[in-house]
Amino acid sequence: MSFGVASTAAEALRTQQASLAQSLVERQFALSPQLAERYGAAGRIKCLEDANFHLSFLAEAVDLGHPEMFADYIAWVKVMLTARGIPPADLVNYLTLLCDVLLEALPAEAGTAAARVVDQSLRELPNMPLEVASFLDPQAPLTPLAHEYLALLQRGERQLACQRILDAAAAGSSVRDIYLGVFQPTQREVGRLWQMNHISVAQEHYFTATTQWVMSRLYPQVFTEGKDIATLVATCVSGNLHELGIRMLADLFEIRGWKTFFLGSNTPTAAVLEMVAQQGAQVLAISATLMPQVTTAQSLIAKLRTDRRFDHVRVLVGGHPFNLSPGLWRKIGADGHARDADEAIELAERLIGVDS
Ligand code: B12
Repeated sequence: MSFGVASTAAEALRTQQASLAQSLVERQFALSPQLAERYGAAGRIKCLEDANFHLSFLAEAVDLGHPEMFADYIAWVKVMLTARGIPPADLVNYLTLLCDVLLEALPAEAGTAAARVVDQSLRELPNMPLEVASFLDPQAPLTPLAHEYLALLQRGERQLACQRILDAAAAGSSVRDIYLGVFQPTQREVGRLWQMNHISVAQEHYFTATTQWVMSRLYPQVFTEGKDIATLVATCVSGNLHELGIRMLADLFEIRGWKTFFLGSNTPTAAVLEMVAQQGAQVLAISATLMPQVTTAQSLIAKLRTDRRFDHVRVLVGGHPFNLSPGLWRKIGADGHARDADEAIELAERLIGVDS
């Protein structure tokens, strides 16, 4: 697919998203009248929301020329639906319907380009797994603690769960080890449990809120004297509510001896740039979790690059879409990508020429 066709197709998908979603749901309900009987008007609204969500992921994969991003998303949908009693055959029918709608409603070349990306996922769908394996690695040294932490939270024992972590820190586990060996895998495990319908949204919120709270209790070890290596601004892109990963990253830079400015979730582009300028940061770390957030990161980087005040600033990106598609970071104009906080520190220091 040529670059021009891809961006025209993505633009058409975005401008026509609402009407495409509407047509898709109308056909879905026309083909399966039992849907209206079973789920009523509320079900129709939910289907419309879902259709808009699917189309936003599709537009991103088409725009960036990474069809595997949409396939990864469909693999996620397959697990979600299976866990809620909806068989993969229904997803096959749905995606086939989506191809028809795209070919009919979009301008010819754009429709073909978008349908091709959907078709690739359709072909891969039979080999996509029905379940996701646990994120708790049996070989990792802190996995027993991770299991215990999660089990205590599942029983509603917040205080005990926190105490186990504080005890491990007192016994010599570093903040880095606890972040990357306990919180990162348990947070991902919590996501998996939600995806597989084993825990509720409320439980996921409770686990995350607890983890944020224990992280704060570890701060005496994070905030120490002598922050003179360099300055980092770390943030989620506008629209991204997942702040734990980038917060861990900022904390580990802080421990390493950087001066850090962690801005949290959903930060508007202009505010990020203002902070980078005010603090004279050498490195900007941007986090995107859902695929439609990648082009938001891209436009943030593009804005930064047009301003001479930021000529010296190096930009790192991270989060699931970048971990999935190697080379995506380069395509959106970043200076580098790292899979986790450890790798990020090494890379940032190499990029700005700090001797380690
Ligand atoms: C907690 C959580 C939430 C919370 C976040 C609260 C908070 N204060 O952060 C809330 C409830 C807000 C939320 C909302 C949603 N979520 Co959510 N969420 C999660 C969950 C369970 C944990 C996230 C987390 O803390 N991960 C742990 C951290 C440590 O990992 P990390 O983010 O990958 O970060 C590491 C690296 O990636 C890297 N890194 C990250 N950023 C950067 C940046 C740079 C520069 C670098 C170098 C490296 C780097 O370093 C980090 C540390 O090592 C994940 C599951 C998962 N797999 O992560 C789902 C998950 C990400 N969410 C998901 C979904 C679907 C959603 C919603 C759409 C749900 C909905 N219907 O509303 C919304 C979207 C919100 C939005 N607009 O962003 C899906 C995404 C699926 C997909 N295909 O994209 C996941 C995977 C759950 C699942 N298994 O289904 N979520």
